[in-house]
Amino acid sequence: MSISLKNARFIAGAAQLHQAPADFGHEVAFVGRSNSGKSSAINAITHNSKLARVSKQPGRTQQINFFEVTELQRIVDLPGYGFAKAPLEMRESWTKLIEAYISQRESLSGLILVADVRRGITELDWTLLEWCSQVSVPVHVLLSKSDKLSRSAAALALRTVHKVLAEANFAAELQLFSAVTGVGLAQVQGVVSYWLRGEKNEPRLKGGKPGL
Ligand SMILES: Nc1nc2c(ncn2[C@@H]2O[C@H](COP(=O)(O)OP(=O)(O)O)[C@@H](O)[C@H]2O)c(=O)[nH]1
Ligand SMILES: [Mg+2]
Repeated sequence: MSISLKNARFIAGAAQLHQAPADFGHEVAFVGRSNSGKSSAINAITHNSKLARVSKQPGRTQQINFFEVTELQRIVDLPGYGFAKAPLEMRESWTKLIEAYISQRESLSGLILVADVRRGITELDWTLLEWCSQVSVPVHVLLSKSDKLSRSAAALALRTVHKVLAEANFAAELQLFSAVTGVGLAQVQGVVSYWLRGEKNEPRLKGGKPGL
């Protein structure tokens, strides 16, 4: 079955997990620091620039946003973490919400971790990777905003993060991505569609260097 990601539409926002839509079918969630490019990535993969709100101000998305692709398939925009200026109380409630979502959500098939290619994997990203490995949820890392670096600098960043993840024994796959130029778009669309179909493991992507 081929899935049309273009059909995605907003169905619900949840400030707490119990407000989330019924937990059945398959979900793919986008996580990462605030301002890392999560909403832009969702808009790019669904070819809908108006779907998820892109913000110039970091830390604005404070709820989990659910987008339905079909009745049984959803894309999820999780609130961003690591926004230094947010009050501690708010930061803690975001962290709790994300942890609860990852550990309790039955329909969660895979996570797309979005990290700015210029920053790489930060401390809170590691925490998130650990939660995912504890509950055996697969993770695919997007090194986003690759258009902000030269091709060679982006390739170097990719190799560096690859090495760091391998040394830490994280099985996450990773790729370069740009919502602006479309670098890596087909690859991440493939991963999202695969997980939305309920496939358990990462697809083995054919040929070429990832994301280049
Ligand atoms: N140059 C560039 N800017 C991007 C890209 N993705 C997102 N941005 C910008 O980064 C900012 C944050 O993006 P957003 O998608 O709202 O991030 P979120 O907070 O993680 O959802 C916005 O100003 C976007 O226009 C990208 O691939 N390239
Ligand atoms: Mg956002």
